[in-house]
Amino acid sequence: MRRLNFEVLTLFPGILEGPLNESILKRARDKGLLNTSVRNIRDYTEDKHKTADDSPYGGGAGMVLKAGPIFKAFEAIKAAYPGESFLSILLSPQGRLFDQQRAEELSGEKRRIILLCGHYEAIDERVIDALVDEELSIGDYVLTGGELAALVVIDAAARLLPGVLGDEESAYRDSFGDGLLDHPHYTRPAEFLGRNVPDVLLSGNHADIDRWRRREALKATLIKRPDLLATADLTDEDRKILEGLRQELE
Ligand code: 4GY
Repeated sequence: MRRLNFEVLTLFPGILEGPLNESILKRARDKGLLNTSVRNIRDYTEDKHKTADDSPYGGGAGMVLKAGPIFKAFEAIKAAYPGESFLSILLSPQGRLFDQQRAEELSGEKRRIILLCGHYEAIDERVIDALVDEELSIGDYVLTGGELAALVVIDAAARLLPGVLGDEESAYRDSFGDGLLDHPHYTRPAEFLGRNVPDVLLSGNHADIDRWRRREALKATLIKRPDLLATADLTDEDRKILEGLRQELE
């Protein structure tokens, strides 16, 4: 059985709680496919005020997460799993962009994955130098902290584990698997606000339906995210369809 193990380090464990305890992630945890532990960095401070951050050397606004408590937290994690190996990831806008390919790789990761979440302005660089294997960004914008990004990484990787999605849901696994956008979907009623479901979807002809869906996926990608076509898994037939679509859309 493939299983994912995450250790999240954060000053705000409560942010992770809701999402890990709902819906598919909750079910994956209950099935033992996804194992998550969320630790509060503040628990690893050693002064009486439990100081986790401090003002930056060199001056300026904002606070910097102190190295000490994070080092202690890493030591505690390593002591809790003797002989295990770890992959530590810092969520930060300075990281490499997280994408479906990285999600697929992480879903097969054997090591325990430490997700380090910064908050406030920054994190002491010595943490990154000494403890962080990889920096990941979920997009080119700045969050108040890495917690939401950590949830995105957990969610995207966990849903790719065999057994996490049920049969009903698992078709959705393919939607980005080939690097294309999804085709349109419809459910009852067949007419809504004067708009009809495409006839082919009511035809019962599954070869036609598959061809229609592929063409619509190619069309959506061409119109909305043409950049994805450079790296998508395309057959010769796909390329012909795309040529036809380009003509039509001119
Ligand atoms: N974007 N992708 C992101 C982020 C918040 C200051 C370091 C992102 O992953 N994380 O914006 N994180 C910052 C806040 C400390 C993390």
